[in-house]
Amino acid sequence: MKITDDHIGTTNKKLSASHETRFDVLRKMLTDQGKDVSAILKKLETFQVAIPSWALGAGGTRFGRFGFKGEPSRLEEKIDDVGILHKLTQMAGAISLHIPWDVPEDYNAIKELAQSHDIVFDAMNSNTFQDQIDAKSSYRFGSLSNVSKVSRDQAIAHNIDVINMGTKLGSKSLTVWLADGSSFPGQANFQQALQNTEDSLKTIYKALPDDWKLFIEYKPYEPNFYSTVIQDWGTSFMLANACGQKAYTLVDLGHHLPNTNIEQIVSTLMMKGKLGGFHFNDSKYGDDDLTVGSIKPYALFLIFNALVYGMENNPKNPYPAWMIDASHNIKDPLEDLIQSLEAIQEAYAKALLIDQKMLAAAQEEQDVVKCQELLQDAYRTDVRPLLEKARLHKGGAIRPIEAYRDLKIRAHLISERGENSTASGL
Ligand SMILES: [Mn+2]
Repeated sequence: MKITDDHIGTTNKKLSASHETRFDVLRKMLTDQGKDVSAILKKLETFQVAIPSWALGAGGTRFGRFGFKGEPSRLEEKIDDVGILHKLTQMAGAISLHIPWDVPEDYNAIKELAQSHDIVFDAMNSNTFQDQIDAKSSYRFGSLSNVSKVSRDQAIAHNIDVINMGTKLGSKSLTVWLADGSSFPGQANFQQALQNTEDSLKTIYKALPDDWKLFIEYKPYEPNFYSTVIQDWGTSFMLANACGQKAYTLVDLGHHLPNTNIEQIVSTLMMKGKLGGFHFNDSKYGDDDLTVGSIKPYALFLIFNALVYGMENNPKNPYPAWMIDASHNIKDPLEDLIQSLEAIQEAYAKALLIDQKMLAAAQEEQDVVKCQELLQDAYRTDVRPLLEKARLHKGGAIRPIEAYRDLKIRAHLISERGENSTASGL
């Protein structure tokens, strides 16, 4: 199903008057506070977040998976789904592919399809956390860190294949997430595992085109429960430095132990010019992969405050690659992704409201109360009319979830794809 401008126009019509009223009130209030509303709108309009191909179907847990009707079963259908999200929200103009789940059969056809939806190819993701059917060597005991050179070489070759596929699609980055680690003390030699990983990453890095970036993701535990080879941002940062200028750390919000101060990690990495990528999700306990902003919206806002500061003050840090990395077990994946996109944009908009000059002055004066007031004033502002206006300017839906339901998009997808389609790779 392809959503047209007419579809959007019809669903926007009934919401338009109320939107204008609320936007005018907010614009006046922000303008009175000395804020440049059109500059904020411009930033919101250009902000794009990539959708990973694996988030478009139902995920699962190790206890089971409940499929979702009308799931995209082919790469073409996944791109169509991102097209729907982008048309409604105007902020999902990129898809992130996972290899081998999304190997294109016809590269040109895939590129044309993406172009027709105004979608580009974000980071390519390699997969060395499961064995493929025809694999010569197993990753049971790790991939880039494995004590077996045969397994390491196979994992290196796979990553280089992924780079080559991405080059054909116009992608500019490779994300490496390793499941490598150990589940029992004594199982692995920490130093040897880290050295093997560094050497393997350096070999992959050598195959990286000049205009590409390598993103190194970290995670403290799972699937291994005693140690993970790249367990924290410091290890990722160290490996990125060992590889070179084109290698960066990738922060995934779910890949931290509870209560970790992620905004401080973001600040440190940006100060050092090494925050390359960002994966959004939310969690209560661990890597729960829940809808962005559903559990800790204030933490997300504080993270965005650090990101906004870094984007303005750390020119050495590249513009980060934004992506949602979530899993949907009970909600319609497309509705869940719309909620995540809105939560991200909302946190960004609120962070843009913080008066950085006044905050710096209050910090200088050691006025702790004023500092908190400045942050919370921004956080307590209902910025949703700004988000609506940014979407409207670009031809999107005033309220994407409502539009999605009005247009009965899931019912259309089910009639096109059937009730039992399964997203490939899941
Ligand atoms: Mn991730």
